[in-house]
Amino acid sequence: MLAHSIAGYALSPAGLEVKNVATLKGSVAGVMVQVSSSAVFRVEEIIRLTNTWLDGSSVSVKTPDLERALTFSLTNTGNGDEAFSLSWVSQAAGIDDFDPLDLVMWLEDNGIAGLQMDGIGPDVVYASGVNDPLLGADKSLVYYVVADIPDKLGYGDEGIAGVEAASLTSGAAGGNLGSVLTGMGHDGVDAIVAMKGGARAEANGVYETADSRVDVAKEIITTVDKFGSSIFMPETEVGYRITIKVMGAMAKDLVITDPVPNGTSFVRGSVMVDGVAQTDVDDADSADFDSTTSKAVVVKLGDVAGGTARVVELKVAIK
Ligand SMILES: [Ca+2]
Ligand SMILES: [Ca+2]
Ligand SMILES: [Ca+2]
Repeated sequence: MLAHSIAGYALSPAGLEVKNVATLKGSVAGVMVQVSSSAVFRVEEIIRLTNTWLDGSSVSVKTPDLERALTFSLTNTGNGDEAFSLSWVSQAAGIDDFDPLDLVMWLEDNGIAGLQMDGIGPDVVYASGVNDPLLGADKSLVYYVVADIPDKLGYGDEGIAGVEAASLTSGAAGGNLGSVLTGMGHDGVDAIVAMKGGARAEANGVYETADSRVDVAKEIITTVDKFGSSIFMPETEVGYRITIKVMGAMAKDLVITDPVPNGTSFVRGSVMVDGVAQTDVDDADSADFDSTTSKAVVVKLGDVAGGTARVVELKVAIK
């Protein structure tokens, strides 16, 4: 019954009585006769749905960010009225880069396109078991996921919010394709699960961090003492790496100023920018020491495009 597609035209509604009458006419012994026989059945209910994330591509967010919405659509593609629950689907580790926080589902309720969380007639917060969507055959409902975005994420990090919509007819969500739920359909007809794996469907919406930002990270990469070991003591040379990452839009006129730490002295000629040695004087290359700023290494990186990293390395010696 369900093997071939019945999409593309309206389904017969669940519970519809279909009466087929065959009539025989003729004459018997010169007398006209007419005999009819009818067969009657009622259309059973099929239960199925679609659950779709509508934004089309990841929704750009900042880090942190507050109350950002994703938009979904739930459609009853069966042929009877059906109530559905909505529930969160947690993501397996490693599927995305961060977890959206403080997730709340909202149902489109005020007839104004998009989510309105306040004002005179806002949309409504979904509460499982309280305002589960009840949809007629072929009817859809827009719903929203609203979440906060964590602090200190990287650029281009993705966080998934997954929602499962499931039929609330007993046995439908846990059934399988072709399962017959006796008497559970509209007006007491049978209900047939018309989805592989049960009358449930998951939809995943994606947030992606996309604000412009510059990150600087400084780390010690080498420690060489005068005995060939790596003990922090007088005369030990300590090599630092400063990594500058630009995310989003181009960063203009970037300048790194790195004062030589107390108790150390700058190792002359040790500045490298992206692996290229720099002179200590203020000249045509990017770096200088104790010239632009007293007792500091200054590196003028200039304009740095989004999505790129620059690396500055320098050494000091412990006094
Ligand atoms: Ca139903
Ligand atoms: Ca609305
Ligand atoms: Ca220089």
